[in-house]
Amino acid sequence: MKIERVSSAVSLKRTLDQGTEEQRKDVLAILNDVANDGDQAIIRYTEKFDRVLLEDLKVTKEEIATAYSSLTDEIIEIIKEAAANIEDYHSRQVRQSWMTMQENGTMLGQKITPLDAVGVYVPGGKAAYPSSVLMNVIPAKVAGVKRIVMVSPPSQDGSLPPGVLVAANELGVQEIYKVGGAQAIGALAYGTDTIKPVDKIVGPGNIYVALAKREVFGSVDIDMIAGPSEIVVLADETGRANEIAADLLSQAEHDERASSILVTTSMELAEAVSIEVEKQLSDLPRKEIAEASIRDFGAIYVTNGMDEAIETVNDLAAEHLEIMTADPMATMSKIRHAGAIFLGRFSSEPIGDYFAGPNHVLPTNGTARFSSPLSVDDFVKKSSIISYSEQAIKENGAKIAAFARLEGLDAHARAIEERLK
Ligand code: HSO
Ligand code: ZN
Repeated sequence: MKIERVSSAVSLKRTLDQGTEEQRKDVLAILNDVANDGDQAIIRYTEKFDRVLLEDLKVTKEEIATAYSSLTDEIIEIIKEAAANIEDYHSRQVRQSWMTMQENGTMLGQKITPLDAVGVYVPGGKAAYPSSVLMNVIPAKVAGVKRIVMVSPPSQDGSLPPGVLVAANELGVQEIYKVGGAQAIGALAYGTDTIKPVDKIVGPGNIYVALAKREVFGSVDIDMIAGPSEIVVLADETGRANEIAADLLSQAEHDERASSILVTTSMELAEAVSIEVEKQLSDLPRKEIAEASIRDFGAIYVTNGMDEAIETVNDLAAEHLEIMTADPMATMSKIRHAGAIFLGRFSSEPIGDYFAGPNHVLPTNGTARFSSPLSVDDFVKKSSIISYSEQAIKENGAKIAAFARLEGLDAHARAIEERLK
């Protein structure tokens, strides 16, 4: 890995893929077809893109049973334990509705209501992660969403990956449909005979899925548009090169465009990590992906002292930040921007990907400057509550009517004055 000395601000080298004009046109055409032809369009596009002609879009009980029988009891137990940890963590995020009362009888409040229906997109191929099923479905469940729908593109034999089906079934997901791409987003947004529409669509996908989500946003809500994974390790001279290199590669293997960066105060550590990365790359099964990611988007930045290192880390605003310093807790207090923060040498990033409990759907591409991990908050909405007593309107009615007249809105003023008679 290349080592650079930095003193001024650095930023991630990557920007979000906006798609080509051609891709945007294709997505619009697909969405349009789904809106007009419903299930027929879904079946047509699934035959065209996934090369399988489906009779039934919905995953059956038998298919779920087959999925269970192709996994070991051991791994099913691990999925359950991870799910329990994730549920426990997210249940602490639940917010209560509230009301305040004033002496004149005014009551004001905020009522929290879960969304009625949510669609979870699970990408196909190698990115069909059972862990992402847990991370997207559990906060919705904890929020109280009644109808959770999952969609995922089938493989050529018409099946979905067993891990994905088992994870969904463990969480009680009742509707799983074999449809992916922009056509799946269209179905979730507009509804078809088989797939009733939802209120919000979450989950990562390829460029067609991302463009389709952007397009339907407004008629439904969407989560963030996630970019490739990122990891920044912040280390002083106490960091261990073998562990840091392994953690950098853990995210590099996700995607050629993933970004893995070490920020350190120690040139000695920088050199050791650079050598370690090459060494560990050599026998990695996903070597080609990881190598390209490290080559194009990897970096080791050496700074003059910890203050500069922390500034650099804040500039990067990474999805994942690992702090490997002598006192990680003290270092953390100075971090302002990061999606998830991992403290100390035993807190390796994959712990958060799979098991600890916090969500692994995190802000990427520097958006940690202004956004947060996926949470229960993403699956509820708030209504304001206003209740005035007779005394309250008598005290304040004239002021409200005057404000309305300032805006030239007499009917507003009169509505108030009807109560003052
Ligand atoms: N690190 C990825 C999530 C993931 N890793 C799923 C493994 N499976 C984005 O945070
Ligand atoms: Zn990961």
